[in-house]
Amino acid sequence: MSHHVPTDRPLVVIANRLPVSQTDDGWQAAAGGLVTALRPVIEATGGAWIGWDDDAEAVPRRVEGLACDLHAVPLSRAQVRGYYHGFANRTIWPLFHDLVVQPVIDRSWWRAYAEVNNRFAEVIADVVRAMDTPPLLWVQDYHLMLLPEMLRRRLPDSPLGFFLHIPFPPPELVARLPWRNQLLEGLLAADAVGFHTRLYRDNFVRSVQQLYGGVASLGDTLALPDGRHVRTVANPISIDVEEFSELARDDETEEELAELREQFEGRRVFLGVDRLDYTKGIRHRLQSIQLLLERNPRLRREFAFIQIAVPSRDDVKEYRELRTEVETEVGRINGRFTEPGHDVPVHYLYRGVSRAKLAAYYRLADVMCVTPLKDGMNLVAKEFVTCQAAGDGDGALLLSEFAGALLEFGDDAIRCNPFDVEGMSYLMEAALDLDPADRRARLRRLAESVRSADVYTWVDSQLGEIERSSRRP
Ligand code: ADQ
Repeated sequence: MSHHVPTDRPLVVIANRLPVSQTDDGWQAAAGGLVTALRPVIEATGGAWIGWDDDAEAVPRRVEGLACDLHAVPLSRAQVRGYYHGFANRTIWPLFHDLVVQPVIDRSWWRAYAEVNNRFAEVIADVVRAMDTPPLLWVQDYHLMLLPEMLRRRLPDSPLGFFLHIPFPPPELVARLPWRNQLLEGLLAADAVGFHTRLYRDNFVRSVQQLYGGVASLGDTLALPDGRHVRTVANPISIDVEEFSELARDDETEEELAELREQFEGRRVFLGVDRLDYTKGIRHRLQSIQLLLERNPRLRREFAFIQIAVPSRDDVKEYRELRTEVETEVGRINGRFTEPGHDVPVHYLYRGVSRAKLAAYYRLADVMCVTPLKDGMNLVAKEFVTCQAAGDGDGALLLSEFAGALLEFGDDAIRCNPFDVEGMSYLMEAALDLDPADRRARLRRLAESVRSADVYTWVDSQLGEIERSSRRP
């Protein structure tokens, strides 16, 4: 399908990682929402993608299936440790997710973060100077918050945008960071800064207003004391709806689904799909399942909860501890509620699964549990409703009030507060008792709302904002 290209400049995307992976068959384009969405624009405009890779020296300029130039930023092991495992994942991540765990403040990590952002800026400047026209520069996410300022100095002629994929916390939390001013100033050098929701955008604006006196907020534009204007926009990311709808009905998915239906015959299936991350609320979810089974002995044979947990950041202490806690909880529930001669109630898969399998699980589920303690957006919820609708399903979505996705879904999802473990267990029961016609109608509306603003809408409007705001004086 061809898509409208919202800019006539080359697009340069800058993200922590390059969208490639090394397999037995050589380098390949990685699958993922951002790559899929950006591919048409980056390919049509002859752009480039700049990011870090473990094996930076070996990354080829081009890989099959992705017609844009790749430039790897080489970093030392110590830099990666400080910038990525340290500052990004143990300081910013927990702080920006409302202190689900305590952030660690470490000056050597901060120095590595600034150094790495600077290293990115140098590589980008070299790439851009070799191009014929000044490209549109689009920086992604919390790993690179100092970069806009570093790029602005070096490349004043390029429209420059930033998008934050995680929540932006309220100013009281930002205040805990000794380097909050540098980060805010880093972001404010962009022409446009994007967030998933109004709330995150407003938190950012309030933080900026506390940093400088006399910042005027004119609609979506911030007027800074030095006369500069910065657009700050709420714009929810989404998925490629066509691609997921096709995947959901594809032969391979149907085969996987047939097997799963046989395996779980006669049982109501609850599903969780998350990176194994403490923000995702997996432990709270398991505790609710435990209460559900405690109150409803009948369910013990007629129920299955499948948790797919994708390994994530396992070189970080908090993530290793989480894994132990989750696995202990799974063992406790199965030990307590498995009945002789019957299958276990909780199926736990610690691994990534293929796209077709993922789509088959989405179609299988009666109730999808998306119950993060805090989540910027959450694409799993959008993938679930899209796959269910494509397969004419009537699955229910249990959705946390602390996921950005809730704002688009309103009352058609069953909204829950994951901190209230007992309350959530009653909502799980309610989900099982919903009238099928009601479930189907809700699912249709949920899928319609995802379809009405897919990932291409997101890219178009972000690039449009960056382009327009860069033209203002
Ligand atoms: P994540 O925290 O990674 O992203 P999410 O938006 O749910 O969270 O995206 C996860 C992606 O991984 C989904 O596309 C999903 O299909 C895929 N995935 C999950 N489990 C998988 C499995 N077992 N096998 C294969 N693939 C699997 C961050 C923010 C989010 C925000 C996104 C995008 O934390 O809030 O929505 O960025 O901005």
